[in-house]
Amino acid sequence: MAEVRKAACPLNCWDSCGFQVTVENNRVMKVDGDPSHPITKGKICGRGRMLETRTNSPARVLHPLKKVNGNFVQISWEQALDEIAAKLTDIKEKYRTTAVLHSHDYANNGILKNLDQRFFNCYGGVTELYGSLCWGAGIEAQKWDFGNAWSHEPDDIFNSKNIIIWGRNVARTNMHFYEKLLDAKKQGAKLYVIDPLYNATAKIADEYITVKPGMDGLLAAGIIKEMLRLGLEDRVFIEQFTHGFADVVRLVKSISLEKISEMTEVACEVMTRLAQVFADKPTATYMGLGLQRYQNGGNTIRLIDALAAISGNIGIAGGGANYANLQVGQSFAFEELTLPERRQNHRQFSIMKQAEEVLAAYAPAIKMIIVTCGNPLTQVPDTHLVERAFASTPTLVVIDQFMTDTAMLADYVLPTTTAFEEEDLYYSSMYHHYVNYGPKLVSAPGEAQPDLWIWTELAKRLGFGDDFNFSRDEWFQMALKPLAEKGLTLEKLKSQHTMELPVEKIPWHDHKFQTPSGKYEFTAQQKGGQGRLTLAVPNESKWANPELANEYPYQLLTIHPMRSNHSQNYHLFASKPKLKVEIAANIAEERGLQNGDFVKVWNDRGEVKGFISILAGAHPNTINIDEGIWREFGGSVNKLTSSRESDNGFGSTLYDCLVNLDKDIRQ
Ligand SMILES: Nc1nc2c(c(=O)[nH]1)N[C@H]1C(S)=C(S)[C@@H](COP(=O)(O)OP(=O)(O)OC[C@H]3O[C@@H](n4cnc5c(=O)[nH]c(N)nc54)[C@H](O)[C@@H]3O)O[C@H]1N2
Ligand SMILES: Nc1nc2c(c(=O)[nH]1)N[C@H]1C(S)=C(S)[C@@H](COP(=O)(O)OP(=O)(O)OC[C@H]3O[C@@H](n4cnc5c(=O)[nH]c(N)nc54)[C@H](O)[C@@H]3O)O[C@H]1N2
Ligand code: SF4
Ligand SMILES: [Mo]
Repeated sequence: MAEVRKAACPLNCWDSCGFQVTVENNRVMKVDGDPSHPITKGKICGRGRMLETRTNSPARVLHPLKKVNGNFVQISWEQALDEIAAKLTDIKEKYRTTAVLHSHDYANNGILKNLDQRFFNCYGGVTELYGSLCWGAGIEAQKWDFGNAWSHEPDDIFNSKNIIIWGRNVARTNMHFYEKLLDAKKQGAKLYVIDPLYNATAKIADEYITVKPGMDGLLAAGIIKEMLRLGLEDRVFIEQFTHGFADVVRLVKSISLEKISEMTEVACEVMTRLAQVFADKPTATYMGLGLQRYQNGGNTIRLIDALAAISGNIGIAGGGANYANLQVGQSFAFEELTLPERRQNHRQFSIMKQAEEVLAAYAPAIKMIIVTCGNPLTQVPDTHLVERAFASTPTLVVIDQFMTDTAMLADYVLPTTTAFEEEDLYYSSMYHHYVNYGPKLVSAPGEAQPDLWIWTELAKRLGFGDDFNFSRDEWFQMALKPLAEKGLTLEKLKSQHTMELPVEKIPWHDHKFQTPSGKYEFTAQQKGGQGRLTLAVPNESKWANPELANEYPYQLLTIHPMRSNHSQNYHLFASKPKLKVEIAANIAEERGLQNGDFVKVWNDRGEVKGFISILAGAHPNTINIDEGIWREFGGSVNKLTSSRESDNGFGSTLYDCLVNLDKDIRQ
């Protein structure tokens, strides 16, 4: 008989939805929203619904696989685990444990997914990745400015007079916030959207401001300049609670508004008007992650933060410089789970440059890569280099549910469970502050096993089985330890399915910042010359690199797909996906292109081919190709992107990418 069970979405997403899953005869039949979830209220997106298809797909990897003479053969778990454990022992004895690279991302928001780190720490410490392809530049930027990256609670939007959506594709990536924007508008709030693409959120805006990609920091500087000229700044906040304001004044005086207008491709009047909007408090700023995936990404977020601070919108209801909500994840005791003190060796590679680092590594060279919750062949920049690095490593182990482009390169593929096949707790440090409980609903097909089972079995073979000798409840309790005294217990969470975490609902309302000075820092005190705000532009732009811009006149964005979470859903669509090259109208005109034309998009790093779609309202000279596409559907757009790091070293520059395009007759 069919049964409806509460569960939770595991996907790396702003929304962290509550689910109602229909289960019959040990099979997931349907995934719906849980109407009782306080934020997501019964609505979910297609990616969530498609978790049913993911779980039941005949394409699932069902058994451990080993590549023998170029072909995958099925082997037993016993053999797979024994051989991988023997290799790990051998590497530890002959080289050092850091000859193993753990390449991962965050494809699953489960708390127990962090136990991979416990495994690697107990093994002795491996080469780990630092930084983030996703939001690294902005996180680091907010740490410099505020000391942390925290957001206002979702319903605080109803206190805002004005709402600025700055480079967040809300309707597509953050659907429950979109619902709130519609409600806030009904209650009289004015909505402004700043984005080079006229996306679905821009369509509901009171005013849409199109900007040259990567120039948002300059735009914020222009608005600050106008704010100061008009005397609209919040003097009390600036004088009492900030550090380094004189540097900002000097900076905005060093450039004319007309020059800013020329570079940002935003009219001077718009900046004047926005200065008035920011001063007409409370004005909330909601930044997205796309706008910081540039060489100057950290500086961009810092200038937008500065604008929110100068206008007095920090620490007030209805205000805020909302980017990420790290306080959600900071509520749990991860160190209890990961045991960092057990690590004896340690080496770090930048996540962006992991391929170069693998190829260049010595003392020790990389002998094994273990991939979890990630698909680097599709998602990491400069695909050709990633392929070379991963293919040249003596042993590549990929733990996944499907034969992704990365798995195809592996020496061992270990089949893992989907979220409905194991119990976990889910949260997202992006938006709301609720943690959800996800029970095990069905058994896994074939021999698929949870990641945790794989770590436990390997740990036994490597002599630290005791470190993994805990029940799921015991692991959960470790993670929830700091919350138990605040009333959030495992028992309650299991029975209520979702619980509110004790976080600051209006961050910085007490004006006590977590920076070295305790103030908001326009100039990051302890960062030397790097701590000062600048008027930096993207690396691949006509302002920084005119020759390159001459050869490659168009700016390529590679935003997140509507119907897939990154690379996770393309292979599950009912009809085979086609690679779509979305272009601004001026490009179509210049090149005589029409919808459906087959084109080649290229730069020095590679080329991608696909079908033209003319994008109404897109900023001139802008192209978009959605990310995540598998080789068999046209190939990863990361063949075109650069592995350079952002200004502060922690972020990617995926959208800082110039290309050219032409019609291609060979379809
Ligand atoms: N459907 C769907 N939803 C998702 C995901 C997914 O894969 N699919 N992924 C999830 C994850 S991991 C993340 S990180 C989030 C990301 O959520 P978002 O930040 O909303 O999305 P991105 O695709 O990273 O960023 C794209 C937005 O930034 C704009 N943009 C790009 N460059 C600039 C710029 O220079 N200036 C300005 N002002 N805007 C710019 C784009 O036009 C687009 O509107 O989404 C999450 N939600
Ligand atoms: N060009 C370009 N590239 C981008 C981006 C962009 O905007 N443009 N966005 C970047 C961003 S924001 C992000 S967050 C990254 C995301 O990059 P990834 O996290 O690497 O991408 P995903 O496709 O979400 O997931 C990777 C793999 O994890 C597997 N997986 C899912 N659940 C589990 C599990 O429980 N255990 C294990 N072992 N595996 C699991 C999936 O099957 C999938 O193959 O991509 C980045 N790459
Ligand atoms: S992917 Fe995001 S919006 Fe969609 S169901 Fe999951 S958490 Fe909700
Ligand atoms: Mo992301």
